[in-house]
This record gives sequence, C-alpha cells and structure tokens, in this order.
Amino acid sequence: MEPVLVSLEAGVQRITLNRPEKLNAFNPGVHKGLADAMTRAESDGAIRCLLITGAGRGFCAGQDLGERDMKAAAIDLGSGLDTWYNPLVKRMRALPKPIVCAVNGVAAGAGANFALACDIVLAARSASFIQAFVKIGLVPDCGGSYFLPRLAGMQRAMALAMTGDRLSAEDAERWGIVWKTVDDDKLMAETTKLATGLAAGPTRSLGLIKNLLYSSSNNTLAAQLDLERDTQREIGKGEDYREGVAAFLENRRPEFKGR
Ligand code: LHQ
Repeated sequence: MEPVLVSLEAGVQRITLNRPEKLNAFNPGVHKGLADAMTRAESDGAIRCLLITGAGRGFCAGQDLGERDMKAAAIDLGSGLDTWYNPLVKRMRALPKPIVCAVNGVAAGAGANFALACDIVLAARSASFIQAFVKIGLVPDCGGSYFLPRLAGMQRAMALAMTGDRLSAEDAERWGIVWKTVDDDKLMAETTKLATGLAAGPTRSLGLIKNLLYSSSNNTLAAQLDLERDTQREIGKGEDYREGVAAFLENRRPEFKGR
C-alpha cells in the first residue's frame, strides 16, 4: 500500500496520508511521499492548489513511535527534523500556491502541526488536535511552537503544549486554529469545493497573498506597506489582473489563467 496517495484533478493536487491502521503516523515512506508531492507541486504549472487529508478515521498521529530503536545508545531526534520535517514545513510555506487541509480525524503531535503548516484548514466536527509531545517527554516540533502562539495566542498555546490536552475541532475553530469546522460527511465535499475554486483563481495573486500575510509576522507596519506596494506593482503587470477587471466591466465571471 502506498503510504501517500497523490492525484491531480481540476488543478488540485490531492495528497492523502495513507497508513490508516497507524492513524497515518509519519514514517520514512510518508516523508518520502510528501517530499515527492511537494517537488511536483513546485514544478508543475497544472497544479494550482494542494489538498491534504488523511485516509481512515485519523488525520495523522505524528511520528511513528513504533519505528525507532529506543535501545540505541544515542538517539538524535534533531536529524529527523533536519532531514524531513523542517524542509517540509519550509517548502509548504514557500510554495506560491494555496494549500488546503481537510483534518478528517485526530491530529496529534507533528500531525497536528503539519495541519497548521497548511494555509487554510477545515476540520471534521469529530476531529481533534493534540500537542501530544509532552506526554512522551518531548517538545512541540514541526512548527507548532511558531504557529500556535500566532494563531491562538500565547496563553492557549502554552496550555495546549504543556498539558497535551485534546482540543476539539469546534474549540479549534473558536480559537482561530482552523478556519471552519464542518459535519464529518461534508468535509471532503466542502474542502474539494474550496480547493477547486482556489485552483481556478489567480494563482500568482494567491501565492503573493500567502507571502504577504506570512511576512507580516516579522515586519513592521512600514516594511509591510512597502512590501504590499512592491507586490501590487508586480502583480499588476500580470494577465489575471487585466482579466479580472475586464470580467468585472463586462459583468461576467473571470477566467484566470494563473499568470
Ligand atoms: C500509532 C501512533 C503513533 C505509531 C497511533 N505511532 N502508531 C517525534 C520524534 C522524532 C522526531 C520528530 O518529531 C516527533 C514528533 C511527534 O510527532 S511526537 C508525538 C507522536 N505522537 C503521539 O505521541 C501520539 C500517539 N498516539 C496517541 O496518543 C493516540 O493514538 C491518539 C490520541 C492519536 C489516538 O487515540 P485512539 O483514537 O484511541 O487510537 P489508538 O491509540 O487506538 O491508535 C490506533 C492505532 O494507531 C494503534 O495501533 P493498534 O495496532 O494497536 O491498533 C496505535 O498504536 C496506532 N498509533 N499513534 N504515533
């Protein structure tokens, strides 16, 4: 069984974590599948949006805890982060295309933070988020210590990380950790609709919106205003802007080409 399923339809590259018997825990096969999917997303112009989800009842239970030799004399968890997790998160954030996530069930440890690395997160009503690291004597990784305080605020981030308590999808929505909670049986249809709409959108604008918003965390207002000006100047030279204005004036739907 392939640990990651990848397909392309209507400009949406769907990436499904596919180890349902282990709640899609990360192992080398999953990491390799994700890295390959990212490489394709970075180079293939036909891909205009990514949709990430999990097979079965879970989204992702984080690192596979059964695959490490705990009797080894030296354990270097940093090397796994250097080789797999950190490049993945950086590539997701740098990809100039939207990444939508459908959290279909429990998201724990690195699995929770992998979801938060996506640009827009929808969650099934029955899904939940667990910063499970502390339960096994670790600390949040896969970007969690960066994303959580920014999304939920320091107090909520601290309590989630220190207790490892389960957060329901509805609370995650209330706290701004996910965009929307939807009924379980509507999750895939809703997420696919969103992703398909984004894939038909002005892809360069979407990529630059992503860059603008993520840059804002580290910018002053003055620097951000400059970045907005430079970005608008650049995107204003594109075909999609002309098409968008023409469609508005002609009272029709725009046909964006992603250029
Ligand atoms: C699993 C896992 C799993 C293997 C469920 N591994 N089998 C760490 C180290 C190194 C470098 C980089 O970074 C990291 C980051 C991390 O991600 S650390 C955090 C790792 N994840 C966890 O600690 C979560 C462990 N899992 C759980 O606490 C529970 O399974 C949750 C709360 C996610 C779900 O609970 P249940 O719904 O009750 O399901 P379950 O526990 O019965 O799990 C179903 C199966 O999946 C079961 O296998 P089995 O053969 O007994 O049916 C589990 O053993 C397996 N599984 N998580 N991480």
